[in-house]
Amino acid sequence: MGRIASFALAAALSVTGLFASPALAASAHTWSVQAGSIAFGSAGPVGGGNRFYPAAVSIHQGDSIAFNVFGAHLLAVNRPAGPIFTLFGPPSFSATLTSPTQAVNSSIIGTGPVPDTFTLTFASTLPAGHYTVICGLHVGMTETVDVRPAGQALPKTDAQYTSEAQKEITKDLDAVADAAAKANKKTADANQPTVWAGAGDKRVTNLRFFPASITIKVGQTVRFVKTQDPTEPHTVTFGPESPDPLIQLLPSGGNAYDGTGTTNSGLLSTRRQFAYFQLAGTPLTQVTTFDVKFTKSGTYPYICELHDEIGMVGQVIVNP
Ligand SMILES: [Cu+2]
Repeated sequence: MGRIASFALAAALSVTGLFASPALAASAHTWSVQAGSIAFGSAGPVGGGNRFYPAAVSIHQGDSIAFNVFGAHLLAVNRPAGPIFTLFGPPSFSATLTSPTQAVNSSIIGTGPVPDTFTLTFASTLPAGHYTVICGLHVGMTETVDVRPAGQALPKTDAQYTSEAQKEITKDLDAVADAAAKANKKTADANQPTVWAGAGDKRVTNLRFFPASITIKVGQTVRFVKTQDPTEPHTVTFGPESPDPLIQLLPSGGNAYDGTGTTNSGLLSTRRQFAYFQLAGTPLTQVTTFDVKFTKSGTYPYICELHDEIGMVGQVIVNP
């Protein structure tokens, strides 16, 4: 159902409800939760928080939550087993949970220039209890929904949740900037030229390479490491990228680059991410490190195939 259609239906239902049952109409409420936050640099987004704000809400049976989605996320309840890409399909912007075991999946939303809204209704017949909404793309991104019987007191108001959310968002956006500062200062082995693919912590990501430009000599190897950014996967890709999104995540071209063809790390993910995405048994492999030896002088641009559109790109300058 499209957003306009679902809005019209909701409006129609609330009018009907108002006349049929004033008490029920008055108690059904739509709460707001922000899914993800976006940190902006001078040239646009640089990353953000991979969390829900606030992370827990108490609501009544029959209430809805409007998830305002900032950045790419996939909201799911009772995520079905299987590799994450089997959950990618046409986006969905609303759903009604009518049973504790029902699977709900928004597919990937929130990638457009304005935030998407995914409205999840907790049916009035749904048993009271705790429900969990996750983002399938971001390990640790979880919303706990405490559904209480209509008429039972709720602990917090909209205004209290909004101020809680704002505090968390402010803290996370500061952490995005801090992550970049730390990554720029952090050096690995002084004898091993190293680039960090992404920086962040369990809550936030800074979608850049650190440093974005590195200078080496012919014959040296650059080590790309994705250990500083626990919530996002990345790739390191030199040369033309495959139009096939699955091929983009497979390693190709080996561990040397002379400026021709494609040399691609494939998916860089932590063990925890790899398990969260349920990728065991697929052609993808779990690695966090990618070494590339440069055999010819020149300037070689590369990208993260997952995040190049928001500026996750770098270059290696190879001097004779
Ligand atoms: Cu990336």
